[in-house]
Formats: sequence, structure tokens, C-alpha cells
Amino acid sequence: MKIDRRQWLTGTGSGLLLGGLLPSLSSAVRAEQTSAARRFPQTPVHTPNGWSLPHRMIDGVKEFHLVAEQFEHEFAPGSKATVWGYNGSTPGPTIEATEGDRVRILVTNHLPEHTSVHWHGLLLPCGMDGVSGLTQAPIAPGETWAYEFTLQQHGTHMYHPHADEMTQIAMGMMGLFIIHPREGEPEPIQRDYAVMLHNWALHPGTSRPDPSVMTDFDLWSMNSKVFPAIQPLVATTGQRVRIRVANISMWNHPIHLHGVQFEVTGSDGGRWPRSQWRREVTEIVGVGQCRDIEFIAVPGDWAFHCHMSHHTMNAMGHHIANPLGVQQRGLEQRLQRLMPDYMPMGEHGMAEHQNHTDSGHMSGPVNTLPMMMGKGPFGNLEMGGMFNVVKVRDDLAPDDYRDPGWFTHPTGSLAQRISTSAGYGNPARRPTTAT
Ligand SMILES: [Cu+2]
Repeated sequence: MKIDRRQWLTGTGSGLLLGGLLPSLSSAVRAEQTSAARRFPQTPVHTPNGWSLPHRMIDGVKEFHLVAEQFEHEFAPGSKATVWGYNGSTPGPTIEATEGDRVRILVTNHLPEHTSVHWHGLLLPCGMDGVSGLTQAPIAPGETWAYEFTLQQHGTHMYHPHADEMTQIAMGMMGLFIIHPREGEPEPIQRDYAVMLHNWALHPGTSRPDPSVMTDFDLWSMNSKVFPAIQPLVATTGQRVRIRVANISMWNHPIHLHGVQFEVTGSDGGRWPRSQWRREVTEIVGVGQCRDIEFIAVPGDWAFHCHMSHHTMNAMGHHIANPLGVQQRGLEQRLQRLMPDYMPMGEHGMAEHQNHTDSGHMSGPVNTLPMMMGKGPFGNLEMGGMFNVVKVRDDLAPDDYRDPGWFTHPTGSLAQRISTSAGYGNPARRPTTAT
């Protein structure tokens, strides 16, 4: 008995094979197919602080050209490093194509050592998988190699070296590879953002990431920028926004968005069937994973960040003694005789750090960023690293990606101070019980 794909998917031709084993799956797939009639065109992906790689059409093949090379990169004003990446940028340019496309990707190696490119998550012939030593000889400095395959899937994917990976990824070699569904989108997406998460061991005072570090990183980045140097994600009220998040770093990142319950709608596995979408406010994007989240934009300035608190900080010492509650004032002069830059800090929390650095009391080593940065309309944001703002406005043109400035809150919708007395009110406290 010959069964075509549609019959197999709907279960109509496979009743004999599947019987009643998958009733819920087949009804979900049937519902999916019913709605498949309504499809919407793809939206070009916008990579904040990044760009998409142009291609040339040659005999029906989309040809892209990546150049692996070293260059100088700025994480935020005040912090630069010599990094490795592609075509002058880290992450490398986003490669965008459509399911069914035949692609050829040329890779020229300008690095001082060999490399390769692995197309992370792509279904392709084994010999195109880019694993140096396993599926190909490495691409030696000065050489150009060609990868060519047909895209058999859609979804959010990555590319990265699979040769001296520990060094090359730590130095910034990574990129997004986004494949749009051939049949269009089941929902119209008006803004399609792509963000790549990474970590950098750029020790204060140095100018090259340290590839040997495994846990204690100095900078946590979105598209290789740290807050407040990351471009905000901008949308018009009511637009459907997708943010594709890819994690090439050495940590899992619980990515949290304020103001909405988003739906997780896809991953490296492509757009998930609607029955698998789930509503969340935080989604863990594991090491080597991609996740797509979607939401309808609501007006405001909404924080979008990793929920690991240390990942929203810039360079900091991880092995310091805990100063919380330690009265240091009397020690200040004596300690300054030993350490001229010593400043009593941290007794009441770390927030004073931003004031100290902003006022110039604490300059820090060269080429480093304060742990906490960023100013908002109400003062210090005390954030850095993997933190950004989703800015939604009523009056933005649908294709305007410029930073609209800070949100103007409607009258009566702002939290406000009602007393400056510490003894205000009569709050309930947990009763003291005898032990
Ligand atoms: Cu994180």
C-alpha cells in the first residue's frame, strides 16, 4: 500500500499502521493542516548591532562568502578587544535563506591557524558538516573552501568553527543561520529579531579574550555587545514580534522578558506545531540551543535580559570577600596606605558601585567596563552585560528601527513616592514565636 505524505500525516492512510496509537498527535496535526491554508510572507531578520550577509545568485544557487579573520571589536565604549569573527564582525553576518534553497558558502581563512565551519543543526550530507578531522581536512590559512547543500528544514540555527573550537568560539567566531519556512508563516510576523548570546573572558587591563576560562567570564553579551551598548529591540504597539535567541556561550541563560507572556514557538527544530507552543515569561536557552519567542507588543520600555544576576553585570571580581554589612570606614586610611585605590564599598550593597565609577572615584584598569552601567530616565540602571530593552511605542512607523528614546508613561500609571518617613504606616510583620 502506497501512502502519500499527507495521508501519513493526517493518519487517514496509516490507520492500519498507527491504529489509535497517536490520536492526540494526529488531531493536532490535522488542526495544523487546516490552518496551513492561511500563510503569511517571511519578514527579513533584523540582527541588532549586526547585519545580514548578501548573496549572489549563480545558476540557481545562493552563494555566500564568509571570511574568517581577526579585527578589533568594541563591546561598549571603553572596552575593546582583538577578536576573531567573520567578515569583520562578531557575531559574523547572519545568513538568511529559505527552505528548499540550494546554498553554496565559500569560506576563506585569514586567521593565523586553520579553521572549519560547522552548520549547527542543519540537515546536510555528512561531508558538509564541517567537523575538522572528522568530515574534512581543516581549512588552512589562506585557503578558501566551498560548502554546498540544499536546505531541507526551517528554523533558527547557528554556524561556528569545529576546529580548535575552544579558542575560536572564545575569540568570537559564531553566526546565525536562519531558514524561513518555504510555505510562509502561520502568523504574520512584523518584527523578526535575532540575538546571539556569548561570554568573554576579557580580563580587566587585557585586550584579547582568554580561551582557557571555563566559568568565570568578564563580559556577557548579546550580539557581542554589552548593555548599554546593545541596540534596543523596537516595535510598534500591536505588532507581532519574534525574538530568536541562540546560545553559543558556556552557560545556560534563562532569558526573561517583562510586560508580556510570550509564546515559545520554535527552535533549531523549526517552527513548532501550534499545539506545542507554550506561554512563558522566562525561557532557558541552553548551551548550543536556539529558541524563538513571540508576543504582541505592548507599549512601554520592557527589560529583556538573562535572569542569572551575574550575567547582567560587566567585568567583576568573582573571588572577593563578601563586604555586605562590614563597617569599613575606620579602616579606609590604613588600607589606602597599602592600596592607594582602596575605597570602602559594598557595605550596604553593590549599587553604590555605579556612583563610584560614574563620579570618577574608581577608574579601574584600562580597557574595562564598570560592573554596572546604563542610565534610565529615573537614574542608574545598575545593569550591564546580557541586558536590553524592548521599546514599544504607539506611533512608530512599522519599519522604523531607530531608538525612540525613553517611554512617556500615561498619567496615573507610574509607581510614586508617598512618604519619606521610615516609620510610615503599620505594615504587618510575621509574629515572633518562642523557639
Ligand atoms: Cu545568563
